[in-house]
Amino acid sequence: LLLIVVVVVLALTLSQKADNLKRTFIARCEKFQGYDCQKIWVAFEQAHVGRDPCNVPMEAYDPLFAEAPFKPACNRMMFWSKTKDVVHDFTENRDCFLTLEDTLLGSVLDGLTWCGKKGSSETFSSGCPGWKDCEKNPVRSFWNGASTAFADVACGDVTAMLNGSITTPFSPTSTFASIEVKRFNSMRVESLNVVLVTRKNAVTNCTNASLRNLQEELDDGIKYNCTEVAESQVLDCSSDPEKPCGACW
Ligand code: AVW
Repeated sequence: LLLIVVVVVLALTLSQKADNLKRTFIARCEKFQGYDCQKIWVAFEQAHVGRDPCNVPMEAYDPLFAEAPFKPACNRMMFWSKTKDVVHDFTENRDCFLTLEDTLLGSVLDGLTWCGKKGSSETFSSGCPGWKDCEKNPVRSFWNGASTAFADVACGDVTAMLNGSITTPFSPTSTFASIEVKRFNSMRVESLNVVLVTRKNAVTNCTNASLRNLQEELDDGIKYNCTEVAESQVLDCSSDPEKPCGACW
């Protein structure tokens, strides 16, 4: 009897987890006006439900991206690499910059894990492959697809917050390097402005070798700038959302 109770409780917690995922998805989605969140959930589900969780291609999310497209936000688009916390603390309370995670789909799925299973019509939120377990897992394919679509609509002056505390702020294996920079189109993008976030004992400055690679990767015609900014200065701006963005660096 005890065994049956344990199994039932376990089954309930597992299935509840997927319900939690849907609740979180819908609740986060409803913070945005003018979207049909149930329809967006259905488009999200069809990408992974019933599939081998290591064989979900990026293209599986095209219907989802069609349902809630990334809109161009010229001069306000903020890319980042290895600065997840500092960049989002900064963009959270101000409108001058927009990261992928501030868009509807980016904010809805940020930090979540999900997958389907062959022969099942359910969405699972545990027992899913990790980022590196297999290339075509649903989470990684979503972020690769979203990064592609977000970078495709980049326009005007684009900003990227990179990490000056590491020796390779522009890492070839990062999403920023391997996907986003490659999508910047000189017909739409005027300039790329790197904000290199540094600490007291900074190991890197704007003359860093990886940043030279970044300049070479850029389409001809896209201007390049790099500014070293102390992390404390970015944090000061995060805690004072009234301070104009132009005064932050
Ligand atoms: P990142 P990116 N295991 O700081 O340039 C689990 O390197 O790649 O910046 N999760 C991982 C792993 C991993 N091995 N590698 C990456 N991630 C996830 C979208 C994790 O959530 C935006 F538009 C980590 O915090 C940025 O411009 C996140 O990927 C750009 O792509 C970022 O890794 C940032 O991607």
